[in-house]
Amino acid sequence: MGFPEGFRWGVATAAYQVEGAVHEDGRGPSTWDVFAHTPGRVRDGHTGDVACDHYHRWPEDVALMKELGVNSYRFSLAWPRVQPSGSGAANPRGLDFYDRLVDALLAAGIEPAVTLYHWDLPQPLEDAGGWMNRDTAYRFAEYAYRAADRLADRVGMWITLNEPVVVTAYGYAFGVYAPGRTLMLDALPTAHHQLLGHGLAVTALRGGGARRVGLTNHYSPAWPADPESAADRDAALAFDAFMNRMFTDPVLTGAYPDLTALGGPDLAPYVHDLDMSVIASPIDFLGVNYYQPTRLQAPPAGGPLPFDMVDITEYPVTGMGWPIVPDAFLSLLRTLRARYSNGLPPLYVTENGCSFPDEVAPDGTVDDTARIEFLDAHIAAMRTAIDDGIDIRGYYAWSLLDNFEWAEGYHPRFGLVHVDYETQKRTPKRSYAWYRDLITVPPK
Ligand code: GBH
Repeated sequence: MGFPEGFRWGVATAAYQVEGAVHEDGRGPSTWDVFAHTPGRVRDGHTGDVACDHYHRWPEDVALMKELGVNSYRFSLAWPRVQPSGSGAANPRGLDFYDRLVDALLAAGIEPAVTLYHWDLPQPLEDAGGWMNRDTAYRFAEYAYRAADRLADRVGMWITLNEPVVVTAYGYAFGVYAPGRTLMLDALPTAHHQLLGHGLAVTALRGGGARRVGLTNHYSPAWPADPESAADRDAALAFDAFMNRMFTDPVLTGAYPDLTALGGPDLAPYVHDLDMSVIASPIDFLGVNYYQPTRLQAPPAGGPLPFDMVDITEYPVTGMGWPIVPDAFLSLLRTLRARYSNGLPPLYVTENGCSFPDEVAPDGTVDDTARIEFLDAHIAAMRTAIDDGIDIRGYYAWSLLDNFEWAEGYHPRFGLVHVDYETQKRTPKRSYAWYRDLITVPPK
């Protein structure tokens, strides 16, 4: 097929979703420990206490990746392992774990791609206001420096934040993810403080020796329910500003998109002198996570938001009920290119994938044909974007392993490898062999 020279083919995970070992080696509590242990928050009371036990089984997981043939692995550091209270000196035993993992990956020919923050905020920082508190941005930069100081000599790629829009929306506005706050649009300062933390961390990472630095956003193309309806089009535009622009425009252009239609509080009092230039610090790449488009209609009068989400019903869906629309992925990539033109840095697709209720058959196989079709169609869409001249340099399937799917617990299975949570047995699915064959360059 001929992907660009040096293209990264990878798989991705996140600390709280796979590691377990939440009390080991000095790790402190995160917002997700507290949230998952609060009755009623996570389906069936599941927690990340054990997860995939990756903290102990990482040698087996690295071996699985080596066999898979990926040349990069995207994983996140648990901030509360590195700084148990969220500030101050680093916990050396926490960093030792990542040090061993990084060395093992390099020995297997796999480039480590590290995300600093995939939603597990140290609980003491949340107790002080979390991302509503501007100080958390400075704490984040300090953590970034400590991580880079230890690991940057061997980590090829650094991602500051994973999907900050999800933290603002699901964590602080709607309360369905940690820390479970229901501030609705009053959660908007968490957007500015995360962006400030990102910008400060870019400088801190480079100061610590990091070579390639960027951030990862979640994107979902916004479809008006009735394209003929001006009210539905306005709803889609308001959603687009929130979901697709609020964490990208400031980084790439130094300015927020027009958020007036969103109807939240004025951000101006939170934006101090120089903040926007810090946030717009040059980055080396933009990470793109794509799962599905979103359909919007005008909200009922007096509703709290300027948009209402409606189900997309005319496409097949994944186990999460998310519509499978590879064309929306292509149009997203084209929109990013059109919107930011020369200001758009190289892109990496840092997550794309799907869940299905995969089961191990009596003969020991896991037939996940639907996942193969999903990945094949989305990789083909990405391929078209590359042929269009969009600079895409890597693709990471979500996920290596079935894992803790946040508020849905262990029910959804996103992995290329099945995990039996009773025994921790790993069973590569059919998609694992398919991905291996796709990304393995045949000898000439
Ligand atoms: C990513 O989030 C995360 O980075 C990753 O940790 C996670 O495991 C993976 O995706 C799979 O979910 O139910 O219609 O309201 C993707 C962002 C946020 C997208 C929540 C779906 C719920 C849509 N997701 N959102 S809906």
